[in-house]
Amino acid sequence: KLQVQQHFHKCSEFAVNDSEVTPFSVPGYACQRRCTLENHNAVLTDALSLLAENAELSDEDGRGVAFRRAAAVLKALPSAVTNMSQLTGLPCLGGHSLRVIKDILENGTSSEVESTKESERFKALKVLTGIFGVGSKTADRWIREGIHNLQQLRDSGQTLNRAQQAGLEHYDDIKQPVSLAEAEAIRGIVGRAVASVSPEAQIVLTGGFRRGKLTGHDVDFLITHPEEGSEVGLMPKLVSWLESRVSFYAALLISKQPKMIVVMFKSIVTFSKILLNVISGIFLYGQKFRAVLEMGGRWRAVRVDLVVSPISQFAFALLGWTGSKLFERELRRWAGHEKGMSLSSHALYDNKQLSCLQGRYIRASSEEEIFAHLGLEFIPPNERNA
Ligand code: DCT
Ligand code: MG
Repeated sequence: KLQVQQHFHKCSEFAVNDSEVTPFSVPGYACQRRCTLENHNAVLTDALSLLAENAELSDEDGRGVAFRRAAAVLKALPSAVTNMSQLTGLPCLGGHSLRVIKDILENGTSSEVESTKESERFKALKVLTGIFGVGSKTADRWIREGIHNLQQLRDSGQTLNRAQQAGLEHYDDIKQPVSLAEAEAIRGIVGRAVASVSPEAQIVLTGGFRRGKLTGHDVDFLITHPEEGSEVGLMPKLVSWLESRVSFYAALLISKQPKMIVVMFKSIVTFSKILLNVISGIFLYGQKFRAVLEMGGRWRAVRVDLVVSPISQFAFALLGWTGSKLFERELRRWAGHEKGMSLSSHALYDNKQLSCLQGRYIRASSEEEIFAHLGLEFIPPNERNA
């Protein structure tokens, strides 16, 4: 209650014209809101997202989440904000976010956003973390050593791991968004690879593309097998199948244009997380062979995430890998704070069964069941774009 009062107080400080404006209203958690890709407040949400990104790159995750939550509230509004008083009573809008919004509504831009965008540190962090395999801690260390761009990194003689070397080599390709057509083409290839190592296995495109996005920074796949246990060992087999196609024709695709695109995996760079069940790699998509180029083929590097899940965990993995990142974070926050449960991309666990000093795992075979267990209205993937 105190928080709500403070919030009303904060909003009224900024109110430009209190009369005749109906405030918007949205629920407090992003996982309670339907948010399509249609965004009536892109200027405001881009500004807040940039501040979130800057905070995240500076290892200030708390501030980052606060800006992400504020942006998500604005994304969910049915029309453009024109007046600060429309924001009265909305959740997740802290003083800092409100100042940024007010600045933009009054002046067209936010001085803080503009100066962040122009700051040498932010620019360097963006360039360096844009390299596959480089996180904010590594980038920060390099910046302190005077490395601000790719050329300085190349000249520095820093030791790079295998992923980072590939990231640097394919930097320009990786920076280019992946189109839905490319994602579907890669699905065809990975699907073929999956079918040849395990004919019954199934593959689903997850991440942003499942939410209806037309581009992404990578392509996310979730793979499972209808028989529990048969997914064990699938990832190493899949990776060696793909790797064995070095300089080898893998798939032939006819695109909508009268142009033929030949696709191959020239190489794959992998590093493993969670017992080889999650792999992030760079796939070289298309190829350089002269014959292909003569046919109008082309190639590029694309980031691909492969996830293998046992069928018993599939619904949790599907929900967890569909995103958006904030939607997932809010689902977990809802589960913990409102329901006394722990949600992950493997399971849902009820912490409240304390009588036997032990909680219990809750089974689910579909996303709908998980929402129901969490006491939430089902939100389809295309409305999870928080
Ligand atoms: N994910 C998550 N928490 C993270 C990272 C990822 O919950 N810290 C989940 C949600 C989205 C999914 O994994 C895939 O991650 P990304 O590819 O980073 O997200 P995306 O929505 O697919 O974004 P893009 O379209 O740019 O690839
Ligand atoms: Mg993705």
